[in-house]
Amino acid sequence: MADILKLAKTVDDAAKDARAIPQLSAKEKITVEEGYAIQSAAFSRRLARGETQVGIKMGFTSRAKMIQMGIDDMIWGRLSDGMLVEDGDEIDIKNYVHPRAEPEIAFLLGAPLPYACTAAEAMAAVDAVAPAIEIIDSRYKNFKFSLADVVADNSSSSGYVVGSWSSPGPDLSNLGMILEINGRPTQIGSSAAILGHPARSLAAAARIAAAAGEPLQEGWIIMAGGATAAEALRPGITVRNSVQELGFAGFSVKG
Ligand code: 0L1
Ligand code: MG
Repeated sequence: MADILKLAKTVDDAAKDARAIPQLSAKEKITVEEGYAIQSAAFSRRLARGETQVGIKMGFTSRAKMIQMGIDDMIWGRLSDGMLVEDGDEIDIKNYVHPRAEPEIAFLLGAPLPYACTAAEAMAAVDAVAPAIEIIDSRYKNFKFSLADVVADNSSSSGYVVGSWSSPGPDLSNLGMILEINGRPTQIGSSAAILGHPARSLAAAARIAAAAGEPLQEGWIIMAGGATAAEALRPGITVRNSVQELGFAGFSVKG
């Protein structure tokens, strides 16, 4: 059986020090269940350093992402306040291993969602929605990992940017989403790519989090998952996700 605390320290140190490590499963077999135990223990190390959990992210919720990474299971990870990149801020690539950006939609919960529910019930708990970007940064060399490895590594989550919140009025089923690098569209998709409707991802988040014994809480942010493949970041670029009806979120990378 895997030494959960030791492996949690390995992935947490790699994330903290922005250092690439070999995939954990190269040395010993780990199950997906153990991957989640490692993720939980690694996240506890962040909490012990003073960070607070503010939500969760859903991953592999679009076909484009599954195809890009060769994995076909949905996964989730935890978000802390320390991972927030303010909308319009600049990041330093030195703090990451090989970061990529994904255009997403974020939900802000106005009520807890402590059980498995339908997409419509999930939307009833939503206070606001926003255009968002997830900065993923697998700590594994060459982005090479098994499903259990990526789960252990907080499902590659490294940062998130959230644009202005709007009340959840617009129909979210098929909103155009454009990821721009330096003003040029590099990924074009639709919110429909997120499990057919981002609210389905939210309902899946409620079910998964409740089953994990960590139900979704009022005030939490849920990142619904990428609508397109991810784009690699490099120094000097500006990244923006424009979502029809919702506006945009963005950040730049120090040159
Ligand atoms: O969709 C996701 O956010 C999954 C990210 C994990 C895989 C990756 O590093 O691309
Ligand atoms: Mg994502």
